[in-house]
Amino acid sequence: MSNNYAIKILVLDDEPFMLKLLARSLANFGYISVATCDRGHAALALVDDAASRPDLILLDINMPEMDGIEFVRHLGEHHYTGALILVSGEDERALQSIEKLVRAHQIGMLGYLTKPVTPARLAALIDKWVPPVHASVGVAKQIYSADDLRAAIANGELINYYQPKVLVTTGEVVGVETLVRWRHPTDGLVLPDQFIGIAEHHGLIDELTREVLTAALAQSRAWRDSGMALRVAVNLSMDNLASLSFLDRVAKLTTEAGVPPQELVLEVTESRLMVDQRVPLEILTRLHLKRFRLSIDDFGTGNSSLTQLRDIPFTELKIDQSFVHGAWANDTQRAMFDASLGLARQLKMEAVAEGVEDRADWDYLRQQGCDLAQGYFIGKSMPAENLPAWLSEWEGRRADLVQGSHTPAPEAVHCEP
Ligand code: G
Ligand code: G
Ligand code: MN
Repeated sequence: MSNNYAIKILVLDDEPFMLKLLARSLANFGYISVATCDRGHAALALVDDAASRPDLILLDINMPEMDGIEFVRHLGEHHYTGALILVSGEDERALQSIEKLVRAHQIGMLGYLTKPVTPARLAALIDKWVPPVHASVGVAKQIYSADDLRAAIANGELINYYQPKVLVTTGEVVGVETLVRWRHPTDGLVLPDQFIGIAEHHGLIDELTREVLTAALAQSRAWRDSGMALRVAVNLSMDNLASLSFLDRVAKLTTEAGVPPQELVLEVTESRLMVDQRVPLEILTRLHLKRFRLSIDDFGTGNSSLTQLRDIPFTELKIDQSFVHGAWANDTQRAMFDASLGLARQLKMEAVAEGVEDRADWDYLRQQGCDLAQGYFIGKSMPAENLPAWLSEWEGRRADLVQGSHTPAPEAVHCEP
């Protein structure tokens, strides 16, 4: 709840009737500082003046002179830091595209309203308004050099975190995904998106992967010895697959650790374009023949394509989180999710949904019959020593989450003619 009736709201719409209607609704809600404009240029003048600069803009998309999309670009150029609500008669797909555009301009997006606007929906969106966090704007990401990273690997500063993967039908924990972190002596815990690219670019990815894999295999062995059978997944970069020696290294490390190959999952994405596909294809196919499990990661994004799915013998398909969280409430996303799940079924692969963030996501997976789930709702990634505590917490929640008969997806019910 914002309850912040003093925030400055600007309504921009070329239709006088809409302006009146929205302004009246806002006044009825109790907002005391509401301005209206029927043209983009006039609105930008208000944005530029510190005294009138709005905290929130309700923006119509279809306007004759400067349309809403162009206005968004100008907002970016004028360093607007407030929030935005889109108002339009356009279809949802178009509004979703514009929403992406707004976010790309780093403008806070509260959501969109389709005309005719109801006061209740307007109120619900404005309720999401929170004051902008200026502090976070200045926090620049640290850029690390190849030497920094090389030293970090040598000094054992990379550590593995593990995120659980559970069976959707029973809640049983079947495995974990290894996610590397850099325990930096001064910067704290550094996430992989800040150093994997550097490792790939500077030829350090093989070394990095060897560290991650060795530790993950040792951990797998330790869990096994303590009676926990967990499949351990490790992320590979396509760059790891550039040389045939990688195959022997994986096989050797796995044997030395005493871990059966079926218990190691190798998650692959296409991090950058490989000119020559022959070597990766040979490595992956031979890993498959040696009974390692191959997983296609981030499926459906630019990093993972149907071509890869066709050419490589994957046993697992990870549906990218952008198709998972909130799929139940979004027609487009749901279509992508269902299609990916259908592909996995037809190709006899296990489907894993990533980015399961709440109960509604979880229930949707159960309804659709997805095999495995991973995400914050189940458990965040954690150091190995925290896993036992998480397990007992999960055991406590599990019964409630798998209650009731598992409803098959409507598509799965076939009526004979
Ligand atoms: O949770 P998180 O921020 O840890 O992961 C971000 C990304 O980094 C994920 O897409 C994951 O695939 C990637 N990643 C995590 N660990 C590794 C690793 O050991 N090797 C590679 N190549 N990528 C990793
Ligand atoms: O390898 P991959 O790209 O799949 O890595 C998973 C990434 O997603 C990691 O950065 C991990 O921290 C992150 N992640 C895991 N669970 C969730 C979730 O429920 N929601 C979101 N937004 N991110 C998640
Ligand atoms: Mn992954």
